[in-house]
Amino acid sequence: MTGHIEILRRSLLEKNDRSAAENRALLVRKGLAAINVLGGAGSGKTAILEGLLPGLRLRGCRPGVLEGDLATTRDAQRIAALDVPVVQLLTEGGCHLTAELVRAGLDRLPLDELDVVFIENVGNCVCPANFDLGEHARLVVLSVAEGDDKPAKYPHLFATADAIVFAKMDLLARTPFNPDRATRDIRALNAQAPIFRTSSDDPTSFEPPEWWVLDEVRRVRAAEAPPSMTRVPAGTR
Ligand SMILES: Nc1nc2c(ncn2[C@@H]2O[C@H](COP(=O)(O)OP(=O)(O)OP(=O)(O)O)[C@@H](O)[C@H]2O)c(=O)[nH]1
Ligand SMILES: [Mg+2]
Repeated sequence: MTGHIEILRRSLLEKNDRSAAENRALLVRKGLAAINVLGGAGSGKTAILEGLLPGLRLRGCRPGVLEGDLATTRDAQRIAALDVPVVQLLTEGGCHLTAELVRAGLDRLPLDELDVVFIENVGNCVCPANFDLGEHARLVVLSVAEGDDKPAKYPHLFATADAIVFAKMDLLARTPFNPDRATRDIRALNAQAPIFRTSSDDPTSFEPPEWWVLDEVRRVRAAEAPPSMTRVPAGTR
């Protein structure tokens, strides 16, 4: 009985991985970078997109967004208000996006008019980290209100990040969050990912992550981007 269950789980991941590889091939063919934005519910993922998108456009980079949620089009409405192409992906209860759903979203975006696609995953520190969507990089959001113990408690999310944002830094004085402690725990899992700090009331705080996004776009264009899932330590998926 146990073996049977294991076979089903494997085939689910294998099917997803095949779709993810197809997504990645499509994106590379179109010269597009895709960034999977992950983090807990309410950590500030959409707020970070709202902070990044205007600056990227000023620098000549054309973004599109796939918004993942269980229900409602509220996040998509926030992105559409910035006049950025967006498709809302509803999982209808599912706790993570799948590569297949992302493919359906990509088919509805004007890919030939874009340079980068952000995929905001469902707010959740566990399930989304296990599913490759075909992205080139993962941006993980940790708000100071969530606590500095989250990297140690949700290691897979932080181990597979290509960049990390400490969000809601304006609230730092009101929380016990210790950025040094969070950074130390992240470095035990992930030696390389840059760590940015943002506050939605400080537009300049989004400039460093903007430059990181622009570098990712250049890397994909130069076909140098290693698929982020190849960095997942063996046996953790
Ligand atoms: N003080 C402060 N509040 C913020 C900041 N960023 C986001 N918020 C607030 O935090 C709440 C959640 O922000 P969202 O951007 O919706 O978070 P999210 O991660 O996209 O949420 P889900 O998509 O529901 O998982 C909202 O009320 C935001 O206004 C920030 O930098 N500072
Ligand atoms: Mg959101």
